[in-house]
Amino acid sequence: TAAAKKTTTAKSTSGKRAKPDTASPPAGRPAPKLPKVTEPTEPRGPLPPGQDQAGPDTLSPTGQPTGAPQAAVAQGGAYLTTAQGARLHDSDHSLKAGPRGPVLLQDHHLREKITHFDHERIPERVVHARGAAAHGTFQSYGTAGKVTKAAFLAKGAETPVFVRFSTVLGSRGSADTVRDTRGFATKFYTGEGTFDLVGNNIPVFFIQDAIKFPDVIHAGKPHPDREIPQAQSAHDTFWDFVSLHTEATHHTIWNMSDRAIPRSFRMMEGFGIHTFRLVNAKGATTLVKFHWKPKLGVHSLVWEEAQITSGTDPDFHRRDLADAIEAGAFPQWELGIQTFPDTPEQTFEGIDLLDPTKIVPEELAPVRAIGLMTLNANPANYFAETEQVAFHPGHLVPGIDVTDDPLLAGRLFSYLDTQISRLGGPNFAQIPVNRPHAPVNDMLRDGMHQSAVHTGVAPYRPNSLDGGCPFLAGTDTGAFIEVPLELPATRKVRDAPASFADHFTQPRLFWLSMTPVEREHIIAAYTFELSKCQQQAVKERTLAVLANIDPRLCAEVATGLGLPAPAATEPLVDTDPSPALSQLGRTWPVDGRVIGIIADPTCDLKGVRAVRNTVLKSGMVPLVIAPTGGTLGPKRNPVPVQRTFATVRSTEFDALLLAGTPQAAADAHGARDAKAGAPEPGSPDPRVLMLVSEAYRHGKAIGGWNGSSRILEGAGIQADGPGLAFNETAATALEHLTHALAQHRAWDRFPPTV
Ligand code: HDD
Repeated sequence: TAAAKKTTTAKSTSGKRAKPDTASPPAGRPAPKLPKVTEPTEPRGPLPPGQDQAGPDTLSPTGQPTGAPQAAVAQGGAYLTTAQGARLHDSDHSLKAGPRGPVLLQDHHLREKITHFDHERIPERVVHARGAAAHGTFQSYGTAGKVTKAAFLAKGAETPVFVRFSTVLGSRGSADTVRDTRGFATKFYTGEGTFDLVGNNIPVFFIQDAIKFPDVIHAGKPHPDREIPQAQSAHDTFWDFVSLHTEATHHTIWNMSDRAIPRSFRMMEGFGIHTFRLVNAKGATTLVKFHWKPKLGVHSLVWEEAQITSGTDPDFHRRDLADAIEAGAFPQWELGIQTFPDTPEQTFEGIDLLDPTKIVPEELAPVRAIGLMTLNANPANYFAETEQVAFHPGHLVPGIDVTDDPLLAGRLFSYLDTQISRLGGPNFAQIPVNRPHAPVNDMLRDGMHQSAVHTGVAPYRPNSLDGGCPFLAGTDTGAFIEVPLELPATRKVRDAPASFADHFTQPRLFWLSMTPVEREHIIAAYTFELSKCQQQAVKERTLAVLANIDPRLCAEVATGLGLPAPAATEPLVDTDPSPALSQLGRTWPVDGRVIGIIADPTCDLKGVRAVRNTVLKSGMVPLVIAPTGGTLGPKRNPVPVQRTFATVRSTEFDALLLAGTPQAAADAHGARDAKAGAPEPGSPDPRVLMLVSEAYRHGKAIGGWNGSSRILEGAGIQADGPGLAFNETAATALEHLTHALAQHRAWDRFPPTV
């Protein structure tokens, strides 16, 4: 209606009386009085709970009051009711003919309760089913103002956002730390309509044409006969497909790199992947690729850590995101753009910008920061928000348009289509998390789950009964107008451009850009995954693909598989490496990193108290690990214990600090614990030895004071190795540890062999 009001003041250029079906109202006549439109953007939810409906005070696992403010608590009132508001006096017993008699069909409460329960689940997403999300804001720097007219990218604009991170292959209940691409989908609720940037943490895709999406997903999902393995690419059908379909080679090598096992959603890059087209106020266009750069840096797990975590804490990433936000360590990303001239060829430095299996190295086209996103609130309800949010690459705003990338074209169809079956009809835009923040004035009507009460009689154009309203907007009134691109004279074909046939230059560029330790990880990942395949032909065919990336990579994986290494069948193209692709070699903020402080009553508890406070002050999370739960030290000044030796696993921590040498307990607590074995009385607790040797193996910083280096001896570790800070005071041990943590891992602990 705001747009309509604006249009009504415009003068008619013809001076003639316009027909009611034209875009503008007749000149010189007052705007017709419109009936009030009931916007789907103005939800009429259930009444807020009354005074008597306050829920009990509860604390979350991080010790904060629970997320939802009391006013948002849906139930918890004095009286339980039916869905229609009738108060109930019993919800535990079905209505029966006598206490031992048959249940009566007339029990409407029983039927309502069970029926609603029966329909609690909706179909999970066909891909990206497992996810976690958060609310936040996007603050524009205004640096994109010259290339786009999008109002949310103007200087100083602040836009609410909702971001959902996900894995691709696993079901809703699968583990977070599996080897997989991660989704990174952002909904910008702009004043000009919703803009969705539906990207991944890997900048390229398996296929160049959307028509192959069912093929790649059928190959990656569990085998249709036994429905295993879950959330994995380590199986025959995946490798069968990607070895036959070599345009997948680039995405696959990224998936075999550390990028596919992120340490945290907060420590991932995000990519829009496709080239988009920006339009500025003068109508000039620029081609663009979008990047999200995390303030905390890009960091990964090591493979063994990821596998252990899949068992010990399958919700690791989900918990990490929610805990960080709840604790006030709000994750931040800068949105950046690489821009390219919009030439008819749509290439840059010989790279085809319409090919989603190609990147443009940052060294050739720098990423310019255009805004900052901060995630600062957890969803109040997983189902309502994270599960029901519906993204769509076709949710565009004036100033951002699509290109002819054939992968993007199919996506523009698929996302709208999938929501109709997933969210039960065409009205999913009325679900609170999907409601635009811009006023909606559409003529879409009725359908399943229609929650707007539309008034008026003329939801059609042209009409005269509603005074010709609503009117159409123009460029000056904020309309989304597609870029009127010239199309070359051409033929209708099922084909791809010749440049799409280069499948190996960029996988090789990626390989050449990795540091030795990153290459080791890639070799280990290919070897692991192919070892899980049963078909010899699949393994051999994949080795032939690897030979076209790099002979050394191929030879190492072949050795691991016990197979001969084939020769390359394509010329190896050496390009300049792109250092920006490596995750190593820089230092990063340590906000939100988790430090495990190991102690027992014999340790320096004064030191524990002091380091705990320093860790907290520096924005990290200290967790005290002790033989039993409760507290350590004197009752008047106790140290609270967060983890016990019996339940803890090293994978929860980024670094460990030892306040002494916890002894194996005389009552053999450890002996009762299967993972510890039988300890020698007086020796270091074997569970601590295991904790330390595991953390050491994973390249984590470990520090200690008060004679704690004895533990290292027990674990067979030399105390002066990289990333170790021992034999010092509590304060200096922590200082050195923090310094080591800024590089994420003690990389020198992994001697290069490749
Ligand atoms: Fe997709 C979901 C990202 C190609 C079809 N996709 C989905 C999500 C992300 C991506 C992050 C989860 C959104 C959420 O959190 O709800 N998809 C990508 C990227 C692609 C891509 C970065 C390539 C550049 N996708 C792609 C193709 C097709 C789809 C080619 C189909 C032709 N994707 C879907 C889908 C999903 C989806 C079936 C499942 C659930 C949904 O859309 O809402 O429509």
